[in-house]
Amino acid sequence: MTKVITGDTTFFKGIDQIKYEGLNSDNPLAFRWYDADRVVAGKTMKEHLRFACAYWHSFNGTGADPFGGPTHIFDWDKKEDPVARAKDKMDAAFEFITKMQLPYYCFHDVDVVDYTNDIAENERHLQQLVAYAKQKQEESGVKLLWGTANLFSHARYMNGAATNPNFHVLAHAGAQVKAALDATIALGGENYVFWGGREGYMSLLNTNMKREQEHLAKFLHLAKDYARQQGFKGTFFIEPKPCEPSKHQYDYDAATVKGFLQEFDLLDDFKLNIEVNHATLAGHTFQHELQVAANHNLLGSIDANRGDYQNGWDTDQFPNDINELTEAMLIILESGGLQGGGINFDAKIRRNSTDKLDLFYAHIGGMDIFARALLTADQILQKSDYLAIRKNRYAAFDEGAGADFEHGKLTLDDLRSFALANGEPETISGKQEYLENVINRYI
Ligand code: XLS
Ligand code: NI
Ligand code: NI
Repeated sequence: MTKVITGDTTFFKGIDQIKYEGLNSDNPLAFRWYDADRVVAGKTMKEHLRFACAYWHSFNGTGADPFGGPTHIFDWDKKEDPVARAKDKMDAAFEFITKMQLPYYCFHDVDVVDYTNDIAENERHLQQLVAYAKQKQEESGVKLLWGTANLFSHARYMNGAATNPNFHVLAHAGAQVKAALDATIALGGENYVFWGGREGYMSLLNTNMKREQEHLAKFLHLAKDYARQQGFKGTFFIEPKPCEPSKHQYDYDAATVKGFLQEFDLLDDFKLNIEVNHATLAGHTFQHELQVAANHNLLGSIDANRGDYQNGWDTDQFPNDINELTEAMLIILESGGLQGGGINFDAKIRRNSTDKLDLFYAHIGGMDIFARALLTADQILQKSDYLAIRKNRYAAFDEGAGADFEHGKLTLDDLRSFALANGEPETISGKQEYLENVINRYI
């Protein structure tokens, strides 16, 4: 059981650690499915799911939107001195994370402590907070799933960071990534993420796409080489997203990133961090992106959230669709699990969710729905004919001419001869509705 830790101030007063109480519980502050130590398919739920809290949404996200200012007023955001304020925020973060039994967290440099235009001061401040975090990690057993640098919020990055047409801006991005890598390594971070928010373009009229992509690749090589020299053993993740804030982001989707990593010789060190809402923005399902990543041995980690059917941006809501997540867990289990990563709740409570408890309800819901999806997917794999049905669809390639084709033994002429000799193919059902019912039966 995670040890709950607080700082001098208790920020979530009166809220105890969230525990597993099972399906008969009507306590809204308990898990009904997530039972950390329960073994499923040979591993505990905690080991399968490796949940992480996203610092930025939970402790910096104020509920502000393009139409209005903050609605979430935090008790940990009161002190004048930036480092003292950042320590309060970290106290609140670790109190929440340990009360939620979340084994991991993730952050951007600027989430932890406010950055100014003074590079050396930023580095000093970040190091102070890293020392503070290290102590808290040791006390609680909570670990860093991944660190990253925010290379999209500051005005200097308006034309991109590693893809900026101005080298001077790229150098600033380098300074920031160096410090974020140092912080990640000092905290024993297991991975490091690159999400290319403004690594793309707004208009091709002023953009040399080829040159920008080459710069991005060079930049990633420099970052990777530096981290390896410092002894970093973890995985680098690219987090695909098609657009927003740029009109077109170069890391569009899993297939695009795979091509990029291959072209620039980065496949040995990089994998993918697949985000649900980014998949749907790219016109794909979450499952599609997971499967593409898994097919190329690139399924590293997940940013868990969900979008909205009625609008077209990254709404980052907490996940709650059991069908979607069961199908996702099938792909994850079938491919042998996430490689190095975990499930990071890159999700935010709504602008009008202003109670302290709302952050707890959101994470309880997210953790429970993934745990339920894991159990359901495991049952489907063990007990149903789902795998057999899919395998049988390809039976014609298992022997005879089909197998010869797969082994590269046939010519186009051979295909014609086979067609001529065998007449019209049989009509064979894809059984989609049957399989959809299988999923629902086990849910
Ligand atoms: C934004 C991204 C971002 C990354 C980390 O859409 O999801 O939050 O996960 O930079
Ligand atoms: Ni994300
Ligand atoms: Ni996102």
